[in-house]
Amino acid sequence: MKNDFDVIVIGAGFAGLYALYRLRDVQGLSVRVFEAGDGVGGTWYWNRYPGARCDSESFIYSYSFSRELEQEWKWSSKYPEQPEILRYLNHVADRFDLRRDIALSTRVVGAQASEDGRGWSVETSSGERVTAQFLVTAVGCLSAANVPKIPGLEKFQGRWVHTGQWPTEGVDFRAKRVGLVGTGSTGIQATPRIAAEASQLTVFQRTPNYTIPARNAPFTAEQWAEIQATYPEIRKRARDGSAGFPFTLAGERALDFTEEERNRVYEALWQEGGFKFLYASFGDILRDKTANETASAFIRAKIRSIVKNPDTARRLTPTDHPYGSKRPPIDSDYFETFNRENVTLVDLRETPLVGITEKGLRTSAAEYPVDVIVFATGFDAMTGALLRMDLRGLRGLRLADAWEFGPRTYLGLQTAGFPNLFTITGPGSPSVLVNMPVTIEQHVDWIGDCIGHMRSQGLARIEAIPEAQDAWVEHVNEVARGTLFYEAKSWYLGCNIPGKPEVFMPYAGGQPTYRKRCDEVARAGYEGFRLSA
Ligand code: N01
Repeated sequence: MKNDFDVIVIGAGFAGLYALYRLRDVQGLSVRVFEAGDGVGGTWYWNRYPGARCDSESFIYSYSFSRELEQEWKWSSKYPEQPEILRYLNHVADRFDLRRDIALSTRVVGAQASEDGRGWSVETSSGERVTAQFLVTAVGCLSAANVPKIPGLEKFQGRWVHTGQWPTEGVDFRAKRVGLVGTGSTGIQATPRIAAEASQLTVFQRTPNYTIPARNAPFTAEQWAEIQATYPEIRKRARDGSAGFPFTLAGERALDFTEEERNRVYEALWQEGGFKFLYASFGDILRDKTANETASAFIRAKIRSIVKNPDTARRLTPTDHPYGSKRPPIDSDYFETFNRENVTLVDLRETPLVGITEKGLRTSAAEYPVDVIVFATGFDAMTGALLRMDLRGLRGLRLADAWEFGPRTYLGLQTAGFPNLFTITGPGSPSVLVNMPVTIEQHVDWIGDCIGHMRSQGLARIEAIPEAQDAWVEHVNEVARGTLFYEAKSWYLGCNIPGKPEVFMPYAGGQPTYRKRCDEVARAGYEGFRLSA
């Protein structure tokens, strides 16, 4: 039977847009993209909350596949805000004429593998059924919003919003009392901006967080000229960097340096700002607890020096997990904001949130009347967006059942029992531990090459072999056990979602190691996958 398309891609964010270009324009395949939003952009379409900006420098948080695109697009600053990134993705969609193959406002609600495993039938929210030989998910790792089930929310008379589903028209905070729940990357970006607009901001914090100043600034003409002239070199270094950044470490092991030398390094990186603090300091910060403590202690001292009220400073100071064991945020005046008269911090460890009333939030100690509640409470990360679609593999096997005890994949690219289904930045791949565009391009290129190989060899079906998958899952766990990632209750481990299996989901072995492994697998005739005609 003839399929409607060669490939169906789910999602039109960074991953889906590139997948469409690569598969359609480079490989000549027929491709259909389904996107739930009424515009392209994925994460950058949905996350319009005040203060949303990228945490990786613009010139590496962008596509590298087109030299022309790279040269014609000029980023305004180191860390542009969400509207600029969304403009970039819209420019990409127009420049490569991608829109004609994207169905917007169309959510994929289910997909079923064909009996012979050589294709997929996809059902959309508009009731349409479409078939393709391959199904590629580009649904993002952080796209299924988590609104915690706090009793009484339905009674609240004010307005509530989740940062990951921000209204297109924005939210007017002027003369409003605002309660913000959550102090992850999002809450930390939003806090200073909401505080500057609202009459009163109360931040409800469950876990204090380490954050590094962004020190955002517009590019000067000279800086931009230098970036444009050295783009190929920057891109190469980002691809070769363990976390997809073009940085050089100050040293492999923190403890090989004296305290004075270490603090000089930390101070210079603190002044420079951004992810360099983690990725250009010492190579063992995410592996060795004693090494990590030198960085953690440095940040704690900074918090105490910035926040004037000693009680607030103490509450804002993380002591229960090492720096970097939760995804480290980057901020613009976060700690400084707690020196404002109109900002209050509520420590939910001292006085837990017990419910929401008609008027506001209630902790075990008090009621906080507010006009708006902002949930910066994150996402059902890595698996949420995949599992909420009803994906069914061979013999009706539900992905939710295959992953009952946590996600199981081979290379993060495929799951046994789900032939011809590829997951871009799926669990078991470096994904969220790496600068996303770098890891997305690697996955899309690998998937494109794989499909190209199959076509050239007259092969129609590819499926991960269960034993190869088991070995990969074990390897992912083993690598994670050599890190400090188990030292925190994080979304990396699924801890933020009640009832979710606690499994470390991304691959922590670094982008270059992973890329090499994927390339070796391909060269060995797609070792670990079963291919057939
Ligand atoms: O979500 P989070 P996020 N009651 O899960 C708290 C990426 N990102 O949206 O730590 C009270 O990190 C929760 O508390 P705890 C980035 O990868 C990227 O901030 O679980 N509090 C935590 O404080 C990031 O890591 C960028 O104890 C509750 C917060 O809510 C990821 O997205 C910008 C609660 C959630 O933090 C997610 O970040 C922003 C409850 N029931 C985000 N439930 C850029 O690079 C949760 N919390 C641009």
